[in-house]
Amino acid sequence: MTLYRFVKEGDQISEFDKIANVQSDKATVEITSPYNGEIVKLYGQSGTMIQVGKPLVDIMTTSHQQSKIKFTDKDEHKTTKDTLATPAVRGLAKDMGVKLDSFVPGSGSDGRIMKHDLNTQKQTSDTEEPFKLVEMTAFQKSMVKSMELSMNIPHFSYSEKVIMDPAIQLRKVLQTETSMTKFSFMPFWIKATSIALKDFPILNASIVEQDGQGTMIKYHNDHNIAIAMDTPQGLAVPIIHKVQCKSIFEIASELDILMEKGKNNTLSKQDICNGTFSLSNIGSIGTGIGAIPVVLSPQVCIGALCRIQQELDLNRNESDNQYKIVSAMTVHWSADHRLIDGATLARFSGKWKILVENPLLLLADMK
Ligand code: CO6
Repeated sequence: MTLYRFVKEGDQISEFDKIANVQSDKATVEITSPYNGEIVKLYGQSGTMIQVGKPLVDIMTTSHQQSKIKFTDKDEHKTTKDTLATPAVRGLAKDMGVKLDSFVPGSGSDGRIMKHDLNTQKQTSDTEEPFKLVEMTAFQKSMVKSMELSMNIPHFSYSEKVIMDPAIQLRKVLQTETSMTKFSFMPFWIKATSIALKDFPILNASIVEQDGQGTMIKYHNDHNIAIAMDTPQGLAVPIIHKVQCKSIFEIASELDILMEKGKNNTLSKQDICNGTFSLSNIGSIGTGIGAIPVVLSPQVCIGALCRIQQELDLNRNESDNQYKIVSAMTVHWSADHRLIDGATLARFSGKWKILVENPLLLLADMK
């Protein structure tokens, strides 16, 4: 049996403190102190053999008596009745953080636990629960369905940088000078989308299969603009219907209502049906420089709005010939290339940019 001692001369120890381990090829026995006191003498070297009846240490107890702590018959008995394994396998089990008892009987002779028993068992416990199955929420299920439909759409993207300073200024005025204390940028972008769509109705269309007439284009009269919304339940895409008939203020208050419903999980079927065009403001959450959105079938176009960030404008000021800092935002459009071509999307994006950069045009369109 091999002795592994944990104390040295001069150590103060308490009753039940660990003094040593004695390891046989069948078990390891822990020897603890029956006294409080100080270790005054060590016997034998750690890592060497020890025999039954031999002392391990001398201890000077707190009542000033010197006593020997020995490796006794009783200790030896414990080392033989437990699991069968070599010290090497015991050490390995300790390193792996597994209990030897759980491997009994081992695959060796007399049920001795072998190294490969540990490996097999470890692999089993590693693979026992490598995942958990959780049912999808209704939101997640609908995302699976809609994204599977999106997979059938050949996408292409077009990106544009938009200067937001005039909209930032106007928003400040609207927030302080009107009753609308919360007036985010979304209404500007939604309104600009609707005005631009008037010139590009094909972006507010769908591809449909018509009985007996084959594949056709369905132009939607209403601009039902779907807004990607981050809700506690997950991504929702509620819709502001008939945006072409609404002022920027009406859009703002409708957006507020939808956000509140999204937060409280009270969006109705009507709120989420019949979208004809989508916008996703990822910039309200992430600081990323770009996000290519996925078209929501049967729509043919979507815009992702990134974070408004300050940057250096390389066009010098005409008045003082100085560079200036501007607040810029990138918008990424994705479209269904079966119906939409790059030139159409680029022209639409250019129109949208003009509207957003000149937000009075958005206010001027009061219907
Ligand atoms: N840049 C900088 N700051 C912003 C921006 C951007 N783009 N957007 C909003 N904000 C500011 C906004 O001004 C508010 O600031 P304060 O004036 O200081 O209050 C603040 O962020 C919070 O805005 P809020 O979210 O309350 O309102 P907003 O009308 O702008 O947005 C919303 C409404 C429903 C779009 C938004 O709450 C939301 O849910 N956004 C996440 C949408 C989402 O998850 N999109 C990802 C879909 S997956 O599209 C996708 C392409 C892939 C990635």
